[in-house]
Amino acid sequence: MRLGIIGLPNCGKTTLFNALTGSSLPTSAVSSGQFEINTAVVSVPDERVDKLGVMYETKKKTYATITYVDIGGLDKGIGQGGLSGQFRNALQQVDGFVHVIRAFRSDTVPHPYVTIDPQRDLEIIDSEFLLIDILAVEARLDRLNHDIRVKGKRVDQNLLDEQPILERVKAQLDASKPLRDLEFTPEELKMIGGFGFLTLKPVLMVINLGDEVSEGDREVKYSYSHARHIALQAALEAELAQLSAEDAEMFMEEYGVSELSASKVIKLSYELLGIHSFLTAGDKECRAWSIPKGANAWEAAGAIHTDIQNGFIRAEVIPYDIMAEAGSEKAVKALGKMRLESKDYVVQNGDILVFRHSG
Ligand SMILES: Nc1nc2c(ncn2[C@@H]2O[C@H](COP(=O)(O)OP(=O)(O)OP(=O)(O)O)[C@@H](O)[C@H]2O)c(=O)[nH]1
Ligand SMILES: [Mg+2]
Repeated sequence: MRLGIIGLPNCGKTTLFNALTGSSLPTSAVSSGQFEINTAVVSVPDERVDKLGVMYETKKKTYATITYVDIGGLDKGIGQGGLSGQFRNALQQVDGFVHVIRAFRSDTVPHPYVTIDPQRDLEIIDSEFLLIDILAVEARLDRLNHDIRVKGKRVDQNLLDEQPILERVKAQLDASKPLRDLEFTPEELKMIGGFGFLTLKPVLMVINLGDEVSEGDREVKYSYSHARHIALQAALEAELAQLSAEDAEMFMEEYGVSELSASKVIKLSYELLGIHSFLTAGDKECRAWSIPKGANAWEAAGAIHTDIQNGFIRAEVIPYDIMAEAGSEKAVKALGKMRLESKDYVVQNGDILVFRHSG
């Protein structure tokens, strides 16, 4: 899964990218304003994998991953024609956005619109995305209506099915509302999925607070249709990401923080994507596997290997909480709390699975 880090020039996108991925890309007070992308894969912190690792004395721990793409170059007016094919692809190919909004003041880092105004900045990018989607749906509808007219009675049923959905899409966008607020059936989503509408993608809003922060600053006061948000100090987080594990721990102890904001952002990003994890545990490897919420045991088997999926017999299931409470697989089994499930069992977040298969 890929998440695009977006925001106005100089809001701290690359700084946040460094904080999340441990990279040390250069950041600058002078924004080029040009399209530019940086990509890195990060592990999603998961205490369950860590605890299972201890329980099984495992050799290897593998976490779920997210790919972050730092996308530079967004600004007012980009929807009106400044969007290159490459830029459009970068935006369309992500599964969601981390939208960075500048709240920090600085004499050395100019703001493209001079004043610090998070609500305004948020709306600038939101309106550009709305406009990009409106232009896309209008182009598609024009073509569709033309085809329907030209082909008359020989018109493809698919086109006729698509028309009312696109009309609904257009009405929503014309009302300045994002598509993620509309309800779509899975079939409808499949139909419009190919258009890469930007306002359909989920968004996590990250408020970059800057250096001098009072507790009140952390409470987000900006209105936004999409409620997921977190406030943090990107520059500080980027510095912390460069520390060794011991030094970071010392810092956290000294300041009484139990978790770095960067790690919270990674977890929130993961939740944003409509996926969750099942776990596998053993002395060779303890691992978290990503599957869409609602996926069944057969699909989970396929996430590991098609041979396991094809030869699927049963899944042994131990929910993580039961394992943690009992302390070992043996203890869970002795309590009779391991279940056997068939292909259509809907896998729950944190299920520890063993697949019995003939593959
Ligand atoms: N004081 C302060 N400066 C910050 C903070 N976050 C970022 N900056 C500075 O702001 C400038 C821009 O940060 P970047 O991370 O490069 O911003 P960006 O959004 O990637 O900018 P472009 O890619 O040019 O659009 C750099 O000089 C950063 O050091 C912060 O929390 N406090
Ligand atoms: Mg940048």
